[in-house]
Amino acid sequence: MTSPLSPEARPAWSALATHYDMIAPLHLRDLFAQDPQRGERLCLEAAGVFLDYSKNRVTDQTLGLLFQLAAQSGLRQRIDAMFSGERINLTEGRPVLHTALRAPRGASVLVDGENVVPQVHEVLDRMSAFCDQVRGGAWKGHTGKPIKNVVNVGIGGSDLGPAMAYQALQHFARRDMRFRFVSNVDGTDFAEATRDLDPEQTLFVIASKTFTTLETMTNAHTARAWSLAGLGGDPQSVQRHFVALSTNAEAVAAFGIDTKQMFGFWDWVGGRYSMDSAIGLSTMLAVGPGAFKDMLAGFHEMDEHFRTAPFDRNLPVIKALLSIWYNDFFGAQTVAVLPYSQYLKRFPAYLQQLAMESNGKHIRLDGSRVDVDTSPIYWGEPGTNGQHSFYQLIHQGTRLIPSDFIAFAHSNNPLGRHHDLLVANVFAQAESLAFGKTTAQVEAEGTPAALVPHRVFDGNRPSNVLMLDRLTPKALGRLVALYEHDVFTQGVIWGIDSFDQWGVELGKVLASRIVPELVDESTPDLSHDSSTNALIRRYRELKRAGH
Ligand code: G6Q
Repeated sequence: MTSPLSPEARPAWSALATHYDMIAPLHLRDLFAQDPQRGERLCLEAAGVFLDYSKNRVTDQTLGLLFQLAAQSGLRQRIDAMFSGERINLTEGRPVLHTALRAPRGASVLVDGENVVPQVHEVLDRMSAFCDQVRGGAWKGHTGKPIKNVVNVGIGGSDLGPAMAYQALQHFARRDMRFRFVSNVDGTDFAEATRDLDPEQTLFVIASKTFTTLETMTNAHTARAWSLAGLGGDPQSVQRHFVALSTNAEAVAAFGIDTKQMFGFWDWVGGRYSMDSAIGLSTMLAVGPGAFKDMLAGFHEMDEHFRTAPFDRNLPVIKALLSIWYNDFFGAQTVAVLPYSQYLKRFPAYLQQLAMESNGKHIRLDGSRVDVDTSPIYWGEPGTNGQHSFYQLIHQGTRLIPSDFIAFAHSNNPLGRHHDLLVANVFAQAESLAFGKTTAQVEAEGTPAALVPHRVFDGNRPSNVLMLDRLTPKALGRLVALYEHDVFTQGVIWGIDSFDQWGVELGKVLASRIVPELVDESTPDLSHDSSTNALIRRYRELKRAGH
C-alpha cells in the first residue's frame, strides 16, 4: 500500500509526471521567445535576496503544479510545526528550532511550555562579553599575554559552518588575530594548524554538541597536551586557554574545562544548523558581537519571509520546488553551486553537509521506503575558477546539471575592473547555458565543417541566479537561511526526516571497533570479512616494520 507520505500519492505529482512529457522537448529559447517579459516576470526579491528563476525549464503551468504539490504535501502545516517547536525530528524525538537561535530578544518560542528565547539571548550575551574581553585584550593567557590565535576544534556541523563563516566574513574579521580550524583526526590537521602558533597567545575553542565525538576529543586532548607543554605544564592554564561549546556540561567538566567557560546550546539545534548558536563563537571572535548579531538578523529576515510569504512569492519554496522538478522528473542527479565570490570558497562544502546529511535518506517519517529519488548531490567551486575546469561538462556533457549562480552587486574589494569582469561571467555563463549556440550560428562564424558539431552548444541547461547587494554578515545570514529552508522544503515533499543523521552516527561507532585491533600488542582474533581482515593484518605488519 502506498504511504500517505509518498509524493506519488499526491495528485499534483501525477499531473507533473504527465506535464513533464510536454515540457521536456521545449527549449528555453522558445519559452523566452514566446514571452518577452519572462526574464522580468520569473524573478523575486525578498529579504535582501534577488532570485532570477526565469532560466528554468518551466512554464506557468509547471509552477502552478509545483505549488499545488507543496500544498498537497502539507508544507504550510510543516512550516508552522517547525517554527512552533513541535517535535518534527521524529526519529530523535526533538523539536527543530534553529530559527529560535535568531529570534529577537522578546520573542517567544515554546518548548514544553517554556520560552527558549531568553536562554538563547543569555548565551549570546555571555558570548558577546567573552568576545569583547578577548578582542579587547582584557582576557589574558596564563602568562599574562593577550590572545592572538583562536583554534576551533570540531568536526561536521561543529566545523563546517564556523569555517565557512570565517572565510566568508574575513573582510570583517580582526586582521591582527589568526583563526584556524582543526577537524580531521589526521594528526596533520592539528600539526599544520598550530606549528607557527605561540601557546601563550592561543585559545582553543572545543566545539562539540555531544563532547564525545572521537575526532574532536582526540584533537582536544592533543591541543591540551600542546598547550600545557608550551605553558610549563600548570593544569590551571587550561582555564585561560580553553573554552567549550557544547550541550554536555558533564563531559566538558570531565575534560577539565570549567563549565563557567562553556557556552551552551540545546538538543533542538542540529549540528548542521548550529553555526548561529554557541558553535559560532569563533565567528563572533573574528567579526565581533555586533557583526554576529547582524548575521543573526539576516537569518531572521529570511526565516520570517519563509514563514509568512505565500508559496508563489517564497524564495526557499520556489528554489526547493525547482530542485524537485529536476531531481525527480528530469532525473538530474546533482546541483552545482557556483558562488562568484572568493570569500564563499567553503560555501559548497558547507551546503553539501546541509543538504546531503539532511535529505540523503531512503526511509520516510512513517518508516516506509521512499519510492522517488531524494537529495541530489551538491557540489561546486567559486567562479570563475570552475569555468576553467568542470564547466565544460555543464555546457556540453551528457548530464543535466541544474546550477545556482550566486553573485553580489558590490565587491568588498573593489579593484579596478575586477568586479565587473566577475559579474559579467555570471551573466554570460547563465545565458550561454540556457540559450547555447546553434549549428547555424557556429557555421555563420566560418567554422570548418568538421568542427561544427564540437562547437555547438545545445543550451536548455537550467540555472538560478541569486543576487545580493554585498557579502556582509547580514547577507550571509540571509543566504544560509535561504538554503536551510530550501533543504527543509525538499524534505517535506519527500516525506522524510531532514533532521536526523543515522548514517553519520554509524560512522561514529564503526571505527572504534577496529581501533583496538590496530593497536593491540598481541595478535587479535579478527572476525571481519576477508578483505577487512587482510587490510588490518597488512597495516599491522607495515607498522611493525616501521618504515
Ligand atoms: C550534523 C551532524 C554531524 C555533527 C558532527 C559533530 O548535523 O550531526 O556533522 O555535527 O558529527 O558532532 P559533535 O558536535 O557532537 O561533536
